[in-house]
Amino acid sequence: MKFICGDRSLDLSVPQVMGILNATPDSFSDGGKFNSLDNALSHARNMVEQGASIIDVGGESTRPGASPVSLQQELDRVIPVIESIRSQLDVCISVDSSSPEVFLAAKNAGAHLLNDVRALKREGALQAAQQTGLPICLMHMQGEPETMQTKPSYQQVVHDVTTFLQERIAACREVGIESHQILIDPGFGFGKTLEDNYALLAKLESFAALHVPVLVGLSRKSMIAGVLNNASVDNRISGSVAGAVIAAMKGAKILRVHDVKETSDALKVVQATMAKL
Ligand code: 9MG
Repeated sequence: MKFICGDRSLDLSVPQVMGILNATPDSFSDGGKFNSLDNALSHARNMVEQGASIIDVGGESTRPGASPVSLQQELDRVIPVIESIRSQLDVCISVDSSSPEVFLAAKNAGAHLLNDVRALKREGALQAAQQTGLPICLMHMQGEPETMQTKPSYQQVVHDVTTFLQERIAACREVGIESHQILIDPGFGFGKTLEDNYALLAKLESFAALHVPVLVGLSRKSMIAGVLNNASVDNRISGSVAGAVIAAMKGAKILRVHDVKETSDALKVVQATMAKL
């Protein structure tokens, strides 16, 4: 099962690992010892060596409570990183953004995939995504990062998220983005309670009904800490790997993670098992 991303393709018959690269100033600052661009590139290189086939570059923090960034800040953060990865590494580059201007600049800088936590709902985003010709990951989020965890509420979370994603696929198709260019993502932690997150994970296989590949990101999130006595970020690796394994066994094709080596190893075990089903 090949998924075409610009001039590259991903083999989704086996689970693929998307490594997270936060191009935010705090992520790669080291007191000025090294250039932060070099640090970002070296982190990307490590993730590729450890098994990532996609690097997701983001310049806006979408953690609960995070404040928005300006367009210029986002461009200044992500574009040099995308250019640098593109010139140095043999990997698929995804841009984590919701801004039409960033989609277009990222495509010019060499990105292969768009990852939008707002599912192309910003003004002009559908048209800009279509213009790039790149595939797109549509994620479900209730509310906005600043306030989304205040009071998430659903009639029936699996049904509501499925309906939303179905509508966004239809919106994409109306502007000429074809189904084979679309990935969907239930958006773990984005306007969801702990119960909502586990209800979605338990029923992840039901998203197959939308006939597009599923991407999942639960790495180090509060849904992991929530069942581990509120473990610190550093103590969430085993829980995150367990979540990735469950997601892959329930049909997720791409796992967005911080801990690439640990997840890649675990997914090889999943793959060996699934091949015998
Ligand atoms: C940017 N970002 C943060 N968490 C994410 C998730 O779960 N999925 C996707 N697609 N992007 C995410």
